[in-house]
Amino acid sequence: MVERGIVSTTGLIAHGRGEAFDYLLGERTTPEAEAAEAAAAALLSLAERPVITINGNAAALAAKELGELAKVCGAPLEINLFHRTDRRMELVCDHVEDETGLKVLGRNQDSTLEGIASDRARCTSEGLLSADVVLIPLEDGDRAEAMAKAGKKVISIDLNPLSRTSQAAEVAVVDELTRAVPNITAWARRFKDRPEEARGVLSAFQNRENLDSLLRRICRGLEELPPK
Ligand code: PTJ
Repeated sequence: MVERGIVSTTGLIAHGRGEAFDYLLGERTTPEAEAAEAAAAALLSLAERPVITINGNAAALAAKELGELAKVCGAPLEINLFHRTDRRMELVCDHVEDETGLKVLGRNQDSTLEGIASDRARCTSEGLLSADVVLIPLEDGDRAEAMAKAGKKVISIDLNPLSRTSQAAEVAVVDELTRAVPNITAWARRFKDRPEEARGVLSAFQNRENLDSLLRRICRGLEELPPK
């Protein structure tokens, strides 16, 4: 995917960061991640204008799965690139459209997110700018904070519980993307005609406590390593 130009070279470094945290978390969906995935699905199901953003890494790892989630939630997919070039934009849009059969937003970025300099602020008025809930897999911290500041309810998928993205999110899913997305989709299917249940799940979910519990889980895991 790097050779094809879909993933940026920096994307490989981001991927490595994710893998390191995945080892620390036992390479599985923890109970905390499961709770966050249910809350994420609840938030998406109850949203009026949900949007799912996709960058190069997310497109390479889980375009199909994100397309399934988009169909279940009625959320458009919007391509937003950190390392933006016109060529990469076309490549990622084409790849996601081929994989999902959906028409994506992003080719016509007619708006900007406030509080961010440069190309990274670009977005569409039809999608991201008017969204009430945004799912942001593997997003950079500046953009996550800008979306939260703009009043959007942010759902992150990021294996690093300490990242500014996870910290800015209303629901921080700390799990590997390809495990997280199908699980969120399964919950979203369940909530489709159960809005009361979705509201209950959402009001019981405590993001801060969930993140604290994940950090304790990582520390416990390290302390319990067998002595050499
Ligand atoms: O395609 P572009 O140009 O939009 O660039 C995308 C990247 C990912 C390079 C860009 O957004 C970036 O630099 O992101 P960051 O700030 O490195 O954040 C990515 C986060 O995703 C990091 O905290 C990683 O730990 C996490 N991550 C990496 N791989 C996975 C992951 N989280 C879940 N699943 C993964 N597979």
